[in-house]
Amino acid sequence: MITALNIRPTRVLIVVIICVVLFTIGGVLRLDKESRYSDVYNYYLKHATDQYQPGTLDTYGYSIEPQNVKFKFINPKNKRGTPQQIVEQNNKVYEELVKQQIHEPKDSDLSGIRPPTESEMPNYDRADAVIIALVRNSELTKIAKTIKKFEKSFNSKFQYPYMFINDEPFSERFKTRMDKLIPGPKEFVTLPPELWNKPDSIDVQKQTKNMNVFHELDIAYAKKESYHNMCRFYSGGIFKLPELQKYRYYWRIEPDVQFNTEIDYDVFKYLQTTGKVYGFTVNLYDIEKSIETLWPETLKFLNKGDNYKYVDPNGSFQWLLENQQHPEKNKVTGGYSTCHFWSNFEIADMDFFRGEAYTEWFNHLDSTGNFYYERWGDAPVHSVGLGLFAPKDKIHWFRDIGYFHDPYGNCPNTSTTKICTVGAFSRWKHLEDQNCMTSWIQYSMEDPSLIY
Ligand SMILES: Nc1nc2c(ncn2[C@@H]2O[C@H](COP(=O)(O)OP(=O)(O)O)[C@@H](O)[C@H]2O)c(=O)[nH]1
Ligand SMILES: [Mg+2]
Repeated sequence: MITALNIRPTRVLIVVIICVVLFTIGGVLRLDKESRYSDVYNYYLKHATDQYQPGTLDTYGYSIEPQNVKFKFINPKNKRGTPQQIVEQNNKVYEELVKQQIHEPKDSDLSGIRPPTESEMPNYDRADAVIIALVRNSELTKIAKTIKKFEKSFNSKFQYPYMFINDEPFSERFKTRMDKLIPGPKEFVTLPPELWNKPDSIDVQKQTKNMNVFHELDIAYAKKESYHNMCRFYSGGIFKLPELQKYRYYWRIEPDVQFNTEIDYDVFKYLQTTGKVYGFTVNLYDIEKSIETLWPETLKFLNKGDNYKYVDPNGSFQWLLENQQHPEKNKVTGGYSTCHFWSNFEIADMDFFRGEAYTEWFNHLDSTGNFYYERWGDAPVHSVGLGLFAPKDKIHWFRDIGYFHDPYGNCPNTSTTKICTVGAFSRWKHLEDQNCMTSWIQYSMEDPSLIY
């Protein structure tokens, strides 16, 4: 056949040898590349749908490579001005958006998650969710106030169970009052000391010395050890609480807060169907000195071993790093804006907080002892974790929920809004520079008109 086509066998042999050589070289190069970049390569595979590219620090504000995790504020909206001018520009953006009339979220079909009728209530198929409140016996009147508002706004329509949590046993008076206020199920949990008390590893001398320094700096609750316990517990211990293991979602409430709108859809099912992991209402700056080493410790963690893999390339990095409204804060914290979701209101998927990324990172934070040597709050801890490990479109601003915890709130323009002033962030004008919602709106939020 070869002879018939006038092709010489030696030529065929040469072509075959060339092909084999080329194939082998190609394979070696490919293997070499794969072994050199195997970590990054695996990372790309894991995040195949994201657009991470190496060398993105200057262009996109992040670099997520083994032992080379860095973030940079790149001023995506090209804003200019003094901090005061930035505050004014940002507040204008915020007010314009919040004053617009809004309805319920439209990125999910709400028709299937409306309140059940009275006859449907006993068999209502609830999400795997619970309302939680860490509270002291002495706060009975204040938590009762919250619950009245909360029941009216949301929970009387769905009857999700409550879990009251305390470092001491709840008094009979407390329980009886809650029984009167709440028709649905409720649990009263006393915390095991290991989830509440400071660990034995804390150096008490160092703690006392630092508490005094922080007190002199006028940092709220600096000397109150129970406040430090509370912040550490809400940052990590809570996700290990045995009684909470049966639930996936929680809505956190606090004493003396207000709910100013009617919520007529099941917010837990809303999170579930949209796959969102966290919902908030208020975004604000923190006291920088209280979290001086939170961001440096976080970077230390991310640059250890293969921890870079935990960072989600679609995280809210620019929101975490914004440095125009309060540049003095970024200087103290080593880069973090201190902007955080105000955690006295949270609707969250605990699977996120129980996941490997958040858990490993929290364990690192806890090992520093800085919940006691500084005064790290659970709000910035949750927020940095979410900003790094969750994609930004899975974090939801419940713009439609009217909420107030003195002195800040979220007061939307809905047909049911009551008591609050639409668009007001704080009841005190001089606190308006504490609002960092505009960072969220401009750097992390999808087109607002797509959601509401
Ligand atoms: N059981 C208990 N709850 C606490 C303690 N300290 C704070 N809390 C609760 O933790 C939450 C936050 O505390 P809060 O005093 O409101 O702090 P703030 O909102 O930062 O001023 C509230 O729900 C409190 O009831 C404590 O020592 N024991
Ligand atoms: Mg409070």
